[in-house]
Order: sequence, then C-alpha cells, then structure tokens
Amino acid sequence: MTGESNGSGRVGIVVGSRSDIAAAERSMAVLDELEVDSEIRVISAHRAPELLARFIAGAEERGIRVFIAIAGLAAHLPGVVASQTTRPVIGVPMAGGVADGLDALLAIVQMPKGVPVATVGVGNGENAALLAAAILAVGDADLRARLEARRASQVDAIAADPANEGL
Ligand code: RP5
Repeated sequence: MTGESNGSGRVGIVVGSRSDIAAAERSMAVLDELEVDSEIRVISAHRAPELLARFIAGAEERGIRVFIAIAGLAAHLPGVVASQTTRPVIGVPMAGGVADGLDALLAIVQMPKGVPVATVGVGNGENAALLAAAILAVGDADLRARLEARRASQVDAIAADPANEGL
C-alpha cells in the first residue's frame, strides 16, 4: 500500500517513519470507506527534506487537495509540509519517546502564527481522515452524503447496544 495510490490521490498521507505506518493505514481505511482516493508516503522531514519537498510539489500537481502528516517526537513533519503548500494540512501526533505523544501533540498544535496545521488526537488517523473528507466535502455533495451516512450508522450502532434497549 505504501507508495501506491488507490486512485487519483486526493489526500496525501505522509509519515515521518515506517514506525508510524499503522496510523496512516487507519486513515487510508476510512478514506477508502468514503471512496476518497489517497496515497501513503514514508518521508522524514529532517532526514530527507529534499525528498519531502519533491513529494509535496508532485502531490499538488497530481491533484492532492489535503495532506495528512503523521509524526512523533519533535514532530516537525506537519509544519514542514504546511510551509510548502497552502492546501490544508492535518497533523497526527504519535505516541512514543519520553513524553509518550505529549511532545508530538504540543509540537503540532503549537504551530506559530502564519502557517496553520490542524491537529487531531494522538494516534488518531481515523479522525484525520474524517476531517480531510469533511474539507473535501465542502465542494462535493456526494461525499457529504457519504459522511452523513457514516454519522448515521454510528448512531444506529449506539442505539443497537443492548444497554440502550427501549430508548
Ligand atoms: C519521527 O520520529 C517519526 O515520525 C517517528 O514517530 C519518530 C521516530 O522515528 P524513527 O527514528 O523510529 O524513524 O521522525
């Protein structure tokens, strides 16, 4: 799956290390479910900055409209991606290291003014995908309908819990 696209590539998912790949795959699974094309790349912002720049430039040319950037520790990857595009960037902090994800969470959410990065919870590739889809759905009524259907199915699942019988 890594390095491959499942279609025209509307969401570009990049992880700072192969150790972050599970979160990227959770993002891709949700996007697949919503019929949104995506691709996964493994590029460290500090170990391979030129490769990252090439990915961002090429991704825009291929029609990627939203980026999901996933990283742990100093977690500068989302900010570096955002510095090179005006497309929306969603950062996913990853657990690990001495602060177990709090370091990455603060690094991503505390982007200084001028270059924004949206931030979801630690390891929450699912919510990153849902936010990316919501951004794309602003201009895509069919995708909005699929997102609404997904929300409705969540309600159905909760209502079906035996604890909620009779509600
Ligand atoms: C970041 O540092 C990655 O996003 C990863 O979460 C963390 C550790 O990476 P490795 O040193 O294991 O490649 O670059």
